[in-house]
Amino acid sequence: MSHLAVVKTSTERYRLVKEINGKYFEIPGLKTLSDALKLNLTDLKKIYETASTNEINGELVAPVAPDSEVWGAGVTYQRSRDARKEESGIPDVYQLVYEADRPELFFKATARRTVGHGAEVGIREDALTSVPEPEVAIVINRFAELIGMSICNDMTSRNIEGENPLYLSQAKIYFGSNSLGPMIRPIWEIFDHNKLDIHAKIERSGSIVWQAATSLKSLNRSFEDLIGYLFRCQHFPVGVLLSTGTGIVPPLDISLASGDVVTITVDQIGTLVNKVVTTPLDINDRIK
Ligand code: DO4
Ligand code: MG
Repeated sequence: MSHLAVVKTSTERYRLVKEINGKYFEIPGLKTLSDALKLNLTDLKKIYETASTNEINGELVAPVAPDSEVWGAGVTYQRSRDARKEESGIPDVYQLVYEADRPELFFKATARRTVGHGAEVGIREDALTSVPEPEVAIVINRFAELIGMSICNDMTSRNIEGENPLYLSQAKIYFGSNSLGPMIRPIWEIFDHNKLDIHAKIERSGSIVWQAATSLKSLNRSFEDLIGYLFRCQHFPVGVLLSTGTGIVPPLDISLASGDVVTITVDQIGTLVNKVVTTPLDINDRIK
């Protein structure tokens, strides 16, 4: 088993490597994920499978390049539709988008706004209720080909989105709102990639306060359909990562709190773990 991974080395912030058994190796000619996503699938596979013995030392970070974009798809599972209808003052929009040909697609994060496995995710200080959204992320090259899969936690300020769907960006794009990782499993190594199981849990002071599971079998859209719409009237010169929506939403009485730990596991892909902290209103003043 191997993965495409991104590590921080003493000289490079986003170095692309091939991970095998916890060791990282150079991929000849490819320095960043963007280099890889400029290639077509056949060429990438050929280079990836060229054995390199050059080991690279570094710390695992989110699998992105400095110029990567992360997008999200929404209301792609019945559970997401139902949870949003329950919490929203304007429930019809979720029913309509669930049934429409055109999916909901939204811009989620840049590399700078994305954290990886083991890092902290944020809940907005001005949100009353916040939830993790455990999702499969698909990695797409500039030619709209699916090259790999990863895990995304599309953190969401639930009551802010519930108050008005036009607040979606504020509910979903803030400091610490996107986690991705731990790595990318190449698509040619995944068996039955449309049928993977997804498990998630929230732990508080060592006890599980919520856990649930779903399967990609319950995804109401095909990856091809989502990719097709994402690439309409749109160009991704260095590829794109698309989080495919959540099929797991906690009940209304569960909200994340600072100190919680969110764990998301997807079969054959890995486990993404993040501790939750509060993103203060004045975060801008605190960052130097
Ligand atoms: O409609 C709002 C966003 C939906 C979403 O992020 C999801 O279903 O995962
Ligand atoms: Mg989501």
